[in-house]
Amino acid sequence: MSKLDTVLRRRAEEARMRQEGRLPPGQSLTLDFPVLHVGRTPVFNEATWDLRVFGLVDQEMRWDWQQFMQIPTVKLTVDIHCVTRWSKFDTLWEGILFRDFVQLFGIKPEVKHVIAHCEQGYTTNVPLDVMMDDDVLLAYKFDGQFLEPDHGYPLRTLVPKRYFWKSAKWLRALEFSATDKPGYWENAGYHNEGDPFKEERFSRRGFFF
Ligand SMILES: Nc1nc2c(c(=O)[nH]1)N[C@H]1C(S)=C(S)[C@@H](COP(=O)(O)O)O[C@H]1N2
Ligand SMILES: [Mo]
Repeated sequence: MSKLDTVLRRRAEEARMRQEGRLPPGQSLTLDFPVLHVGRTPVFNEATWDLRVFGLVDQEMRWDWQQFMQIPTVKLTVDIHCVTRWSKFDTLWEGILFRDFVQLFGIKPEVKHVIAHCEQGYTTNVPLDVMMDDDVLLAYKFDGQFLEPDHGYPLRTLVPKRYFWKSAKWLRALEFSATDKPGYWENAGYHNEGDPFKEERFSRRGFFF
């Protein structure tokens, strides 16, 4: 495709998404898959990798990579929205449905928040009711391939109904909590909820970087 064709295709797609009500306010459509994170891309080591669940769970558990790969997966096509104003549509993911995953260990009735803990200490918080939606995954494939290292290999959360900073790359643990624990970007002035359709970008009106 020529450069002009790409520009025109992007515009046409964006107009279609706006018309279908799928383009949140202040967003524009991208055909690329931008990479955004703090710090360096970690290197996956299968021998030391594990995923843990802790906090208000019936049973604390951990899986190594081989064990984790045995858990049944689903495939989902969703739209994703980054607070830096790009949206990407009809992205195909495969992973474990979060609401099925919690059945493996059970959570206490007091749980209100889920905190994702990642390599190098990045964390992000999402309300339990959002996590229990039917589009939230512990995702390890994008477009039929294992995630690229920059996009979170081997494992990330996928929370399509929130800005993409809440989709935690290089996930290592999930904490189940009765109290909220704002994470990296939430503590840096971004909105605690981050609903793209409500344009919940920053925690204070007029706050900017
Ligand atoms: N562990 C970790 N996860 C992270 C981040 C990060 O810095 N560290 N950045 C977040 C932000 S701000 C965005 S926009 C998305 C970007 O995901 P992508 O690089 O796959 O597009 O990852 C999110 N998940
Ligand atoms: Mo972001």
